[in-house]
Amino acid sequence: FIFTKSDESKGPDKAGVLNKTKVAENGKRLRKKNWSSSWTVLEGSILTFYKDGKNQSTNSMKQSSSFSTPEYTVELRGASVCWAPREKSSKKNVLELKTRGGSEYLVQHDTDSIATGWYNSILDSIQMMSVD
Ligand code: I3S
Repeated sequence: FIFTKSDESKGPDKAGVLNKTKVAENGKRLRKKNWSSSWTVLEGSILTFYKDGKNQSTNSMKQSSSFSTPEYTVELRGASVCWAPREKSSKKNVLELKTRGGSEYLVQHDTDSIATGWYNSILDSIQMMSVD
C-alpha cells in the first residue's frame, strides 16, 4: 500500500490506526457492534478504513494484499461528526460519524490527542467540502 497525495486532492490528509465499528447502514441500525482496528486514511472528502491485516489469512501474500483492501469507504461530503454520547460506548474518545447516506460509524483511539486530531481533521474536511 502506497499513500500518494494527488495534486487534485484538497483539504487535510491524515493516516493512522484507529478502532472503528459500523453501527448503522442506509439508515438501518445494526444489531451488533464489531470493533476492529483499521489503518485509516483521510484524503479530501474520503475517509477510508482498510481491513485489519491481523484478522486476515496467514498466507503472507494474501495478508499484504488484503491489508490494502478498503473495508469501509466513507464520503464525508454532507456528513457530521461529534464526540459520541456516553451511552453509545463505554470506550473513551469515541467519535460518532454520520454520513449523508444514513450510515453511522463509531471511531475511537485511547490517546486523547490522537482522537482529537482525527476529530479536527474530519470536521475540517466536512466543512471544506460544504463550501465547494
Ligand atoms: O453497545 P454494546 O452492545 O455494549 O457494545 C459492545 C459489544 O459490541 C461487545 O461485543 P460482544 O457483544 O460480542 O461482547 C464489544 O466487545 C464491546 O466493545 C461493545 O461495547 P463498547 O462499549 O466497547 O462499544
